[in-house]
Amino acid sequence: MKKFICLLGWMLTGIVNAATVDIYVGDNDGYGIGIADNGVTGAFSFTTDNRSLTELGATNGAQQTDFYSALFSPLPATFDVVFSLTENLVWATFEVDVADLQASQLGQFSVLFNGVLKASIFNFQDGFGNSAIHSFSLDANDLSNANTSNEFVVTFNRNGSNDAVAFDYFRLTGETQSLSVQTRALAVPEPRSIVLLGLGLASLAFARRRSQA
Ligand SMILES: [Ca+2]
Ligand SMILES: [Ca+2]
Ligand SMILES: [Ca+2]
Repeated sequence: MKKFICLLGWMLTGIVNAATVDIYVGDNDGYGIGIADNGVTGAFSFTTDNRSLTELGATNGAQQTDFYSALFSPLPATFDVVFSLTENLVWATFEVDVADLQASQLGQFSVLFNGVLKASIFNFQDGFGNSAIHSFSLDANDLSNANTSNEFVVTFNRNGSNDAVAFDYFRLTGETQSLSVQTRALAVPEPRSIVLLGLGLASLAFARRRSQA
């Protein structure tokens, strides 16, 4: 009997798919000249432009990497770093490799995550000639905004700061989860069970008729 009921139903199975995310905007090539991470860059000048042709032509923020000084003319004083997402992030970390950051001395850039100002998160005084990697965890609101728009966008704005800097790369690491729903029919009863069921129903009907007679 149980098998017969199952024939009428379908089973919905939810499968959670997890995947790691590691997206670069720009490349980790030591400002185009092989400077070690968290190392000494030496004195960049305003004529320093180590961008590859790909970086030069990019529109996702990579065009501002390996250039000194990003956020000063001829580069625009504000720009977006865009990470496209195909699945929902469950956690993520934004990382940036920057040189010559002197925020307390020369003023802070403003930094926005998907249009929301993250006040004073770039307040580092790494010093002229030094490069440093800084990481920022996305909070629940940041994750929600990124997942809603299918992209994580970081906006940098010079914000009146006189700080000349170079960016080596921008990076987003984290984990995504997606739910896939599978539909499948449950076990079809064997012909023998159908015959037995038929016999059972027939004898039940016969017994009922006899008791009524
Ligand atoms: Ca490069
Ligand atoms: Ca500087
Ligand atoms: Ca680079």
